[in-house]
Amino acid sequence: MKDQFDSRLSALKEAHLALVQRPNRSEPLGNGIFKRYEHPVLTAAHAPLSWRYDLNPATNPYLMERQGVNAAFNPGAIYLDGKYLLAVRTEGADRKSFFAIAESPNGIDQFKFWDYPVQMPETEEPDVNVYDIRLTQHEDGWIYGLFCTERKDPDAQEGDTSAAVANCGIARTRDLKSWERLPDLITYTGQQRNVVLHPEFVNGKYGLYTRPQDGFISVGSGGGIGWGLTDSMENAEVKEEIILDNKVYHTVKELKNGLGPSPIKTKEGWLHLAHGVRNTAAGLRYVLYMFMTDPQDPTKITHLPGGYFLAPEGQERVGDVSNVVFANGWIVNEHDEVFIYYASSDTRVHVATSTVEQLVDYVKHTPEDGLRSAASVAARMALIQKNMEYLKQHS
Ligand code: M1P
Repeated sequence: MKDQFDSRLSALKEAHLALVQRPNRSEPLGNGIFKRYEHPVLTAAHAPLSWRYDLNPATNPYLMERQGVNAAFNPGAIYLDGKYLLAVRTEGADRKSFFAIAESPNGIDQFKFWDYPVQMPETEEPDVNVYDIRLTQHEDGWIYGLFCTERKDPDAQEGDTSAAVANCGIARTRDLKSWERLPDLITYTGQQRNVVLHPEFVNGKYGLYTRPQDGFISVGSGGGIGWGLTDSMENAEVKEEIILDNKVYHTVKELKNGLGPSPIKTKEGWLHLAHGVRNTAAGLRYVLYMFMTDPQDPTKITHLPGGYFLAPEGQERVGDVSNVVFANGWIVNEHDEVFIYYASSDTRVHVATSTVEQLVDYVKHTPEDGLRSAASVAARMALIQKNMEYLKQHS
């Protein structure tokens, strides 16, 4: 029995090491905007063996997985001391999510979880589930983590075991190891998910991107990417919200949308990555889109490319919640290279790489959605005619 245990343990260790050390190559051609990579950067199987198995042959003679990990997805991201760090939504077989930090030396492979998951402190009202953390290095010196805290709806009708309430949990840290939990965000527009902290003060206040919603899944009459200010993060309260970027009929964000990571500051404006959702006969489809806001006024959209920036492809299309890509973390390194961490189908994490220059070019030169087929044809005709002209002159 002991021999079997030992040989199984060696095989498990070998497979885990091979997975963590597996090199990741970028696709050869790509679309010129970003590059996808051959492998996901993180999966459930990247979770350390010590999180899943009882490694003592006396108490686990069959070396069974005692506490399964179901998925690793929707990570917040930050670049600290030359390391690429992800705060991963790690989901156990019991459906509960928790945050765990994974670190890579280069941002595209060798992501390894730290030894212990984050033990996020709670408020007086315990969280049932926490997920989708956005990390923001704020100019006040703290790293903030804003995440969704989900609790059972206290007003749920008897027998309704799924009604829930989503709100924005807030915590801060300096090292991603020790976390101080702050009171949840107070807003007056229903439930909140996808709340993101702007990295700079705006008129001496903290700026928050919000996503008001009437229900837990459906945004109802709410929705859109909102914006509001709060005097402090210790008792964050947004008294007034405006909608920056609304959901729109017959676009990639027809049903709902939400901001992804905290925006990237560029000379030309703030670069934003967001997700848009539409309904189909096969269920909801989540894609990523981008926009840019004014460098001085984060509430003013200056560029809004039409359509999606990145949509699920190949194996990305299948998972626990299929046909979904979702991003709440990206990193810009000292070379202005951008690492976009996106999860596919609520199951695994991928990276796509680009540069600030390429992304600015993308948002500035992609036509806006004309909102009608004829307008789309007109935009394509303009491109074709420009190319014909160019080719005539250069042939
Ligand atoms: O299942 C897709 C996503 O659904 C929710 O996002 P949103 O509130 O924008 O619809 C979140 O639960 C998210 O974690 C999940 O990836």
